[in-house]
This record gives sequence, structure tokens and C-alpha cells, in this order.
Amino acid sequence: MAGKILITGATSGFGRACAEYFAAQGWQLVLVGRRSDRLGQLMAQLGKSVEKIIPLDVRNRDEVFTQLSSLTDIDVLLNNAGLALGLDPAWEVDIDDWDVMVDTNIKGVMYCTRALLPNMVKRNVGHIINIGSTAGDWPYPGGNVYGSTKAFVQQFSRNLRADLIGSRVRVTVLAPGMATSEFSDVRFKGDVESAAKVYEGTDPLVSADIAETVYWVANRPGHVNINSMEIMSIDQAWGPWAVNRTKG
Ligand code: NDP
Ligand code: 8X3
Repeated sequence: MAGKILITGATSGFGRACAEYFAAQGWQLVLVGRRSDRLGQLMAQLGKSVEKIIPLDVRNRDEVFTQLSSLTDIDVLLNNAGLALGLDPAWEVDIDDWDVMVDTNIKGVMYCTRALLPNMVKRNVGHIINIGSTAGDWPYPGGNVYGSTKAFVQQFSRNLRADLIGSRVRVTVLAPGMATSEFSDVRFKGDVESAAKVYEGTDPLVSADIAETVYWVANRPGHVNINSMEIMSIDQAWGPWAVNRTKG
């Protein structure tokens, strides 16, 4: 079943791969991101599949509501726009980085959801797919606020489901582990060596893996709601507890 999907963060990585995958399956796309040049390139590449591009910063509440609340026929909202900034311990981080992560990964998801949800409820059909992260469940050093924003995404998704019981609007949170995209370039602020080290010697997830999974989630029969899904590279798993051994 082809429908219409709005993808935030369509200019790179998972979002771009989802745009390409859904277009190939005959879906109509509304594409959101800040880099308008890249949105224009995607429109040229994907042709008639792209109904609309919306250059937009999801942190801008007024702009999100102005641009998105008039879209009355979106079947799937993919809340994908997001980022990590830095990997420093909590007492050393740049507090501005924390603000940007909270404003993007939490507030951006809230605003886009709130802007589109009324029309989904009115039509009694729709699907909100939120991109969380394994970092929302599993802590790691330097994950401080990034992981916490993704824990929000997970619980927000569940609470939306609780509100939406009785409607045919579905909600899913998809939590990927390490995957190649521009994610680490952004996290390490252009330090390409540090970014490359994250994936060195491994066989990580790639954006196309996420696109296929999002497509599968969106195309279950209408009575099936995938609540949450975690997906990792075969080369990633848990380690032992960190233990501080300082006694003689
Ligand atoms: P990329 O950096 O490749 O893509 C991030 C996308 O988010 C870009 O299209 C960017 O577009 C958009 N974006 C960032 N800030 C804003 C903003 N304020 N307003 C609108 N769009 C914004 O990374 P990924 O594709 O990997 O990341 C996609 C999602 O997946 C994120 O939520 C990330 O946290 C999550 N994730 C990533 C994992 C990974 O290992 N790669 C694993 C688990 C989750 P633009 O700059 O043009 O605005
Ligand atoms: C991205 C995965 O492990 O870098 O959400 O936090 S991780």
C-alpha cells in the first residue's frame, strides 16, 4: 500500500535513505531538513515522488506549526531529524551542545508530532515512526544528554500509544545501534578521524538497513502496531559492567 510520508532530516543518512526507498515503492514524499540545497537535489533525483520540500529547522516551534499543521493527508510521519554533539564527560561538555540536542531530539519531535497528529486523529488513520537509539536504553560514557533525549523519544512514543488507544493511529519507536551516516561527523564536529574510528574494523549498519526496516514497520496490516524495535550491527553487543578497582 503506497501512501504519503513526511520525513524530517531527509537531507542525509537514514532520512535520505528512507526517501529513496519509499519513493522506489511508489510513495509520495514530503521532505524536511535545514539544508535546502540538498532538499532541492533530492527533489531533482526523485522527481514526481516528491510532493513538497520544506526547508525547516524542527527547533523552531512557530515555523513547524505554520508549515506542517496545514498538511491534512500525511499517512506516516517519520521523526528522524536528530543529532549527537560531543562525547565528553558531563562536567566538561559545552552546555550549548546539550541545549541543541534537547531542542532538536526532544522538542523537534514534540512539535512535528503535535502539528500533524490532529489531522491523523481526525482521519482516524496515520502512523508516527520515531527514530530513537540504543543510546536511549543503554548508557555509555559520554552519552549523557544524547542518550537521555533518546530515552525521551522512547517513552514519548509509548505515551502517545496510550493516548491513541481507540484510534487507528499507530506509533512506533525504532532504536538503531551504530550505523554509518553523517552522524559521527556531526558528533565530532568535522573531526573526520574520530568519526571514522567509530566504525573502524566493523561491519556497521548502513542507512539502507534502517530504510528497509522503517518501510516494513509502516507496511504492516492496519491492526498491527509495532511498538518498538531495536536493531544493531552483528559487530555490536553489550560488555561487562564497568568496575572501579582502586583498593590495594
Ligand atoms: P545524519 O547526520 O546523517 O542525519 C541527520 C539528519 O537530521 C540530517 O538530515 C539533518 O538535516 C537533520 N537535522 C538535524 N538537526 C535538524 C534540525 N534542527 N532541523 C531539521 N533537521 C535537522 O545522521 P543519521 O541519519 O544517522 O541520524 C538520523 C537519526 O537517527 C537521528 O535522530 C539520530 O540521532 C538517529 N540515530 C543514528 C544512529 C547512527 O549511528 N547513525 C543510531 C541511532 C539513532 P539538516 O542538517 O539539513 O537539517
Ligand atoms: C547513535 C548510536 O551508540 O552512537 O544513536 O549512541 S550511538
